[in-house]
Amino acid sequence: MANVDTSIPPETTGAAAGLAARHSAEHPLKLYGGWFCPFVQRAWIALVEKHIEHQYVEINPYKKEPEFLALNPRGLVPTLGLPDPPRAVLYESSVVCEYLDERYADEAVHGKRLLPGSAYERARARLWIDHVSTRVIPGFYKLLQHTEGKSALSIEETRREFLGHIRTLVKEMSSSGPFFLGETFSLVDIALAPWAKRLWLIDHYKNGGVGIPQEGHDGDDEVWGRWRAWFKAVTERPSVKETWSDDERYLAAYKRYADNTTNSLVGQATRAGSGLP
Ligand SMILES: N[C@@H](CCC(=O)N[C@@H](CS)C(=O)NCC(=O)O)C(=O)O
Repeated sequence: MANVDTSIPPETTGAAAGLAARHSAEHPLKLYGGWFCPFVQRAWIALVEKHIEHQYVEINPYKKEPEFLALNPRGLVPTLGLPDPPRAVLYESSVVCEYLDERYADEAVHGKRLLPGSAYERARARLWIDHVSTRVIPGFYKLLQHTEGKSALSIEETRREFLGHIRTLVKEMSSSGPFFLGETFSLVDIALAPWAKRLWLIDHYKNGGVGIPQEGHDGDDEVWGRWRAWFKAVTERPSVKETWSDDERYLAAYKRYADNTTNSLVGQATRAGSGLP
């Protein structure tokens, strides 16, 4: 299959273009990212939340340029180039987010920590980040790439499975809200925010959409009310808005997922029914 994904436009637009421009000067801490990528958005949100000086470097990870593979042999964004030790590199969005939170820990400079202080609460946050990464996110791609006659389950079954994983997460949210842990925005919120921001693409492209009940059309319940409060707080968070390009760009970039023609590693894994990269 031709690699359709290498044609993605090479620049940020909208709010993200302003953010990228403010972080275009040479800096030893470098985020190699793609504007369209939700895993990148996780790391980018963490950088913004913590006011961390850095350089944003836009690349197209589908091109697998040798210089990029030399930094990250997995060939995935986000990839983080570090100031110390020299030439050190990290990748994997959840690893990168935790690193940023620990390395830039001074709350007077970098604001509140993104993981809780107690060992149990921290482990519990990681548990629900794992739920997002291993259940909610694969469910998102299964629904977005759902193809009648090719997917193992019907679209209704795929939607039910996806909503089930969201409901399970919502039931774990602090009742005081609005965020997962309550008043404090954390890595659990960051883990899911980029896909929450992209749910409208499923509404746009897929028959029946995401299927989350609108307010007043519930029948069901506290769960979706709590979800709406979380969703509103997270999508209105300045760090989430600032890392967002123009809507039309996502519409174009995600059409290849909706058509199930993407050749991205995430798209291939979803088609194959295997774990995401
Ligand atoms: N597990 C990785 C996934 C990152 C990922 O899949 N990034 C995509 C862009 S959204 C990528 O670089 N894809 C390159 C490819 O599919 O060849 C993480 O959490 O950082």
